[in-house]
Amino acid sequence: MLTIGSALLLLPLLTGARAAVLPSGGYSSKIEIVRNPVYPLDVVDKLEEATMPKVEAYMADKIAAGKNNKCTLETAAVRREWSDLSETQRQEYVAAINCLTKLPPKSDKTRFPGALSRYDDFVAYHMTHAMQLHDNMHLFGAHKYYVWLFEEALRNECGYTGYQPYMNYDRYSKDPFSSPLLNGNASSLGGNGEPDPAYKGVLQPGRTPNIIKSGGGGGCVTKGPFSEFVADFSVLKIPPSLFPSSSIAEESKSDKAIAWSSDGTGSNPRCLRRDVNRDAIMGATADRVFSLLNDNDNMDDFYNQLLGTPPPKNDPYPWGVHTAGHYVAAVDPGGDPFTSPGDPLFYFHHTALDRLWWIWSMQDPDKRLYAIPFVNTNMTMPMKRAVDPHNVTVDMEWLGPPIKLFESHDQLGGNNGAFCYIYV
Ligand SMILES: *[C@@H]1O[C@H](CO)[C@@H](O)[C@H](O)[C@H]1NC(C)=O
Ligand SMILES: *[C@@H]1O[C@H](CO)[C@@H](O)[C@H](O)[C@H]1NC(C)=O
Ligand SMILES: *[C@@H]1O[C@H](CO)[C@@H](O)[C@H](O)[C@H]1NC(C)=O
Ligand SMILES: [Cu+2]
Repeated sequence: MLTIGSALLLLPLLTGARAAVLPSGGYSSKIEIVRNPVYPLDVVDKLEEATMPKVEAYMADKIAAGKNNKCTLETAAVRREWSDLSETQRQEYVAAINCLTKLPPKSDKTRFPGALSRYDDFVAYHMTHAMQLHDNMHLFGAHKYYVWLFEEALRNECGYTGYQPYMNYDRYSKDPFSSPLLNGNASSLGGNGEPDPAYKGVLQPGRTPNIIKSGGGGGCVTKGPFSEFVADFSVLKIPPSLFPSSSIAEESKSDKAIAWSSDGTGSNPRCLRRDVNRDAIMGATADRVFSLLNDNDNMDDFYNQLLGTPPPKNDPYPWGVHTAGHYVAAVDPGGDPFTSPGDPLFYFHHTALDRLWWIWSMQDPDKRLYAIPFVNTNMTMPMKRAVDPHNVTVDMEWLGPPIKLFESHDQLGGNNGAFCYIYV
C-alpha cells in the first residue's frame, strides 16, 4: 500500500508555498518539508522538528533489531497539515471524500439500512462503537487504526494520491472563518453553517464556563464542498430520544423536521450543520498543545490533560484539546459523539490527535510508546482498568481485519508494516 518513494512523489512544489528543505544528513534530507508561508512554525511544530532526531534514533534501533517490518523513513508516507497542501491537493482530497460517499457500502444492510455509502460505513462503525473507541485502551490506538483505514479507502477505492491531512488548530484560532480549512471555497472543507438562533452551543457540565457558546452558526452548510449533501451523506444519526445525555444544548428547529428511524441506523437525510467556533478552537492553541506535550511525563497525566480532566481552572477555554478539536465546527453530525465522523472534519481532528500522541511518545519511546492510561479521574466514557493490554484486540469488523492493540501504537512499522507514516 505505501509504495517506495511515495512520500517523495507526494509533494510536487506548491504554488505559493516555500519549500524549506532542512540540512541534509537525516530525516530531513529524505522527506520534503513543504510549508505554507502564511503560517510560521509554532511551538508545537518546532517541537515536532526537534523530535525528528529521536525518531531517527528510534528507527535505527528498530532496523538494527530487524523489527521495522520494512518500514523506513525513506518509505514512510507523509501526513501534512491542510494548509500546507496546494489548492489542487486540497481539491483532490475533497473529491476523494465525495467519491467515498458514492461508493456502495460494505456494512450489513439489514443492520444499517441508512448506511448508503462507503463513507457511511465508517460512521456506522463509530456510531456503534463510540464507547469502546473512547475508553482508555482505545482512544489512541483504535483511532489510529480507524483513521488509517479511512485513508486507505480514500487511496485504494477513490484513487486519492495523498495521505490523510491533519489540522493544526492554532492556524485557525484567529480567523477560522476565512481560513483555507473553513472559508467555504472549493479547496476548503466547506463553510460555516447558516445562522440558527436556536443553536446555543455545547454544554460543558463541570467546567467554567460551562458551555462552548454558539459562534453564530449552527444551521446548514450552504457554501463549498459538502453543502450539497442531503440524501446520501451522513444519514446515520442517533435520535435525540436515544441520546438523552446529548451534549448539544438545544436541538435546532431543523432537527424537529426529521422523521427519525427508530434507532438511528436508518436513513435520516438532512443537511450538514456546523458552527465554526473560535471559542472551541482557542482550547487547542499552540501554547495549550505545547503544555500538553511538554508538561506530562506519564500517560495518565497526558491523557487527563488531553481530555480536560479535571477541568482546567482560570482558563477561559477550559475544554481540553480533545473536546476543543471536536467542536471546531461541530453541530450535526460532528457534535454527536456517536456519529461525529459524518463530518469530514472529524478525520482532521483525530489525525491531529494522532500526531500529538506520536510527538509525545517519541520524546521517550521506550517508556511512552506502549503506555496505556489508567486514570482515576471520573470520565464520561467507560474505563477499563484490569485488562492486560497485550491481550486486547482492536476489531474494526466491516472496516478491516482485527489487530492487536499494541500493533496500533506504532505508526512506523506497526500492523505488520502496514503503518508506515510520519507527520510533517
Ligand atoms: C481558497 O482559499 C484559499 C485560502 O484562503 C486561497 O488561497 C485561495 O485563493 C482560494 N481559492 C479560490 C478559488 O478562491
Ligand atoms: C467520581 O464520581 C463519583 C460518583 O459519581 C464521586 O462520588 C467521586 O467523588 C468522583 N471522583 C472524582 C475524583 O471526581
Ligand atoms: C494474556 O494472554 C496470555 C497468553 O496469551 C495469558 O497467559 C494471560 O493470562 C492473559 N492475560 C489476561 C489478563 O487475560
Ligand atoms: Cu474524539
